Amino acid sequence: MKPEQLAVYFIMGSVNAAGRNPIEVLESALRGGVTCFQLREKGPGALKGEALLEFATACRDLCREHGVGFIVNDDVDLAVHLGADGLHVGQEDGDIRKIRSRIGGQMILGVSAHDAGEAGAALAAGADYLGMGPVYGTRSKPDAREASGTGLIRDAHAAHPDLPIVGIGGIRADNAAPVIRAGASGVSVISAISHASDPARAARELHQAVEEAIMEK
Ligand code: 3NM
Repeated sequence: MKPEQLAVYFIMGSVNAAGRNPIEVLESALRGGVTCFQLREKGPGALKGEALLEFATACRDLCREHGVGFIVNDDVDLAVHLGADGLHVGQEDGDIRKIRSRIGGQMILGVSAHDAGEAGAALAAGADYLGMGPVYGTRSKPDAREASGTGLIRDAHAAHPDLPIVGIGGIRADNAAPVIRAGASGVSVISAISHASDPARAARELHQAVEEAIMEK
């Protein structure tokens, strides 16, 4: 995968849209220039069955219209069924090698990692990029670990310079630059875009912050 695809990586499920229509939030985010989208349908009130399939299909189609990668969190069957561009899994979601062999070599595989050891293991098992966090405090993941700052990204990037990394957790336009300076190719966010009064503007501001930090490197 191209690291530029990770620059502004928006993550959302139907429950993250702050009471609004999540499809409208996604459409606005795509207009604002997000470079990747992950459907993460989790937590109380998460859609299931037919309703999930319908929502996920609408998200996929919108991403396709905008030429933006569509990644499914955790649900291998859904990712394969929808012909998603990628799948993202956590350390607790199963054996990464087995997951890679189930989805084949073409689909992008992202893995959440929390230290250089997990980063190396994910790379060896066939990960295309890593999500590392939480960098800052987050309210979007109740079971998130303690905020770790940018040190873990710096260490993993030093150990595996060719493996693209995206930082996650509490990232906004005004604190994105240190994440990029530590070696990440991009930032992934839920609330900075999904809770913004104007998701398109929030996406544009994130994009600008990331671009500026990349230029300074
Ligand atoms: N994973 P926000 S933190 C989905 O640390 C997720 O692995 C994390 O949401 C991790 O941008 C997180 O609103 C939530 O802080 C990110």
